[in-house]
Amino acid sequence: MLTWPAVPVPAIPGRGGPVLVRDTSSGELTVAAEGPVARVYACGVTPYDATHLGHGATYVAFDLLVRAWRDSGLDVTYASNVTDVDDPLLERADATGVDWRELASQQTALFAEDMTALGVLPPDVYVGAVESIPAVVDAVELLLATGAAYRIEPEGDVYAAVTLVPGFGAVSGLDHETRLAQFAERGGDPQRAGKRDPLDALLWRTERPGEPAWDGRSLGRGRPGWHIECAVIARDGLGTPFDVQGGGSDLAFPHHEMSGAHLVALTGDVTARPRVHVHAGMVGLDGEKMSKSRGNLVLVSQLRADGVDPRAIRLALLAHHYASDWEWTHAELATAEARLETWRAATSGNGGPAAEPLLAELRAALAADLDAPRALAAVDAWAQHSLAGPADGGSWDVTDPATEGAPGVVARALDALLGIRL
Ligand code: 5CA
Ligand code: ZN
Repeated sequence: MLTWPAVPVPAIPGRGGPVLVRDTSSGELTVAAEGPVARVYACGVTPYDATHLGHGATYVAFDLLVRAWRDSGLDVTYASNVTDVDDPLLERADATGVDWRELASQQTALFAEDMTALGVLPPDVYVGAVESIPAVVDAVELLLATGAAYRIEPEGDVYAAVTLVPGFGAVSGLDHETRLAQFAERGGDPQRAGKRDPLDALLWRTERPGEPAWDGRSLGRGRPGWHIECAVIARDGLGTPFDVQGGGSDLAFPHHEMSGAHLVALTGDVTARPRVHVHAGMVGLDGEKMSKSRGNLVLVSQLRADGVDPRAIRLALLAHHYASDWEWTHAELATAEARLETWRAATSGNGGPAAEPLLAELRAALAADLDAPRALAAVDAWAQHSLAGPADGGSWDVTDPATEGAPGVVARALDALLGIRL
């Protein structure tokens, strides 16, 4: 699958230290990647509706991780997918009378435009669910052969016996009742007759009238389940175990629990799960999680069409710590626009407060669980100081060559580390 254009990342002086993130499984702050390589898989979109600010916030969060890793000298590979065939997409296509392929390709293109506008670095590995089908068929055949999966007749659908996989449950750490409830809510089918355990996950759904289907060799024609798609794309794109599995908190269970279990079953290695799970909080609107299925959306593309500067959208997202749940209000944008204006003015002069202390604080903030609000506060303080000028009693002097270029260095740092190109 084609990604969006590469985003240039300017060089800045110095280098960041190890990046700590909060691991969902342990609840602890953990070094996100030991290096020298760093591998992250951030689950991609299901392209049946346009990118809303919740998606935007989640992708900006993992973009910060990639930027902080790169700044610390790691060799980063970022992998993602596009769930371009799945129930919600087929249902929306049906309901609106649009061909599902058309819907998926339009929305995938719009997502790429939105990511470009938001300054999100494109994935190095980017694979669609449809493209992954031959590899998924291989994987499902392997799981059947090893007894980790079974068929339900007469349809011949294939399910993974996920609850028997060593370590099942450790990613999300939920009790059984909550697992069942979330499984039912989030695309699972606990009631399906013939399953050995209600939580067993669909791997291959054989062809049904009116549904798209592909050659599944020994599995028969059909289409892939959701969790195996990400397990296979991540395994093939990154190898196992990779460093960080990312997504919104609604993916911890069942999606990441299941895909992690599939990785263990596929490799026969209990250490094949991603080392760290990082989950972004849910962005809400009007008291509810913003979601394509509820329709309570603020779309990145709509804001862009209304003439909002995409950098202000990104700044509004960065004003909230990625891990917290928060509510979007229109006032967020006004605050971000004012901040952008201040930063632009503060970096447009020749001299300014020294850049190095700010760079150190930006790096420290990102290294401490991607604390973007702390980074923004540090830039605000630098900008106020810069705008007040040396007469303020500050530590800089426009004639001092050490600080003459500070605004330029700061501008490049905001671009490299925060993805805000002034
Ligand atoms: N295609 C699957 C993942 S393989 C999927 O969940 N797609 S999605 O389009 O529904 O969501 C894409 C990403 O945005 C996921 O990481 C999801 O957790 C995140 N996301 C969805 N809604 C919100 C929200 N309201 N706030 C924050 N993140 C969200
Ligand atoms: Zn996924």
